[in-house]
Amino acid sequence: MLEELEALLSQARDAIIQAPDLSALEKVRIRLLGRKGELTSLLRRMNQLPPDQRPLVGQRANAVKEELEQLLTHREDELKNRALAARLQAEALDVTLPGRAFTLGHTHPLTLVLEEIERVFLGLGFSVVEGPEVELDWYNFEALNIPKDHPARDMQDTFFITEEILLRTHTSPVQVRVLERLAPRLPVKVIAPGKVYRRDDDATHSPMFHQIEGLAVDRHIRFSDLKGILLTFAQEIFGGGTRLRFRPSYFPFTEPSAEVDISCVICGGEGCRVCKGTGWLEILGAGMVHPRVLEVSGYDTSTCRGFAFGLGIERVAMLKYGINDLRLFFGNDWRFLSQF
Ligand code: 2NL
Repeated sequence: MLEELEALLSQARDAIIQAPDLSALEKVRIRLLGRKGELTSLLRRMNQLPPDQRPLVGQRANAVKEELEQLLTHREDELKNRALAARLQAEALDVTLPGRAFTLGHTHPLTLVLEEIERVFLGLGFSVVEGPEVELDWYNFEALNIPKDHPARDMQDTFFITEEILLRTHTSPVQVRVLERLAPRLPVKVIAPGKVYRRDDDATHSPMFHQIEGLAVDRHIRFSDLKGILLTFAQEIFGGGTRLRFRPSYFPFTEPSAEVDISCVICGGEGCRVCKGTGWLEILGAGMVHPRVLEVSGYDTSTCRGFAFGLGIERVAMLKYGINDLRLFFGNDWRFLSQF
């Protein structure tokens, strides 16, 4: 029986060492140590031995069992480690791989100019107000002294949603709403930036563009206040040497009205291609608020007056950055946008 034990041990050693994976090893374990396993059945036959041989064989059998268990555990660890190593290699993540770079956005040049203009007027004590782009005919035209049959409506044709609802053609209606809300309180000092719409579409006109309008109403507002505010604005935006020129003009909602030019940002007034040799660039419209506009909104024109002005943000951005085509603002071309 001892020889049988030794044969079993040496055969079992080979089987354990050669088991290729964990499930094969488990089969080997059951074949050797299971309830009907080789060692188990050999031990059962111990009672056939003469009693004096039993302790010796019993001792050896226990030692063999112990060794087999050790070999099995050792092989199991080995196979587990190998499986883990293989899995780690297969699922390896290279954490040193650089991430995918993403492109940073740029502030749109119109936003840049808008924020710069807002900063100047905030510094002069104005508040920024906004209002609806879909507007009532009343706020866009009627309250601004532009009745239905007024010729000024021709130049400001727009997109009508109904007879009385339209896309605003300027940001003036925002200021009318402010006047209506605040009346009769003084002073009023606001700027109203935003998108406006007109029935225009060519190289120099877009059906949607941006405006900023300003309005100041108080007891003693004079035309010279308007000149001072606009001069400060022009010098902040276009440089300290900038000069202004006021030419008489007409708007239904101001009286008197003026077109305001700045000295050419390119030639400084000498005359060049950009200013068409005149030395001046038309930049905004302005005037003293028409008393009818103030009265319609609830102000008493015997005790207050106001100035107002309006300018196109695209035009300011084009002059400031030397952009020659309005459509670049709306083309979403990365090569253009990334320059700002
Ligand atoms: C231009 C001219 C202007 C105004 C806008 C205004 C607003 C109220 C009352 C009176 Cl509530 N006026 N705004 C005044 C004069 C000119 O804009 O050429 N804009 C691009």
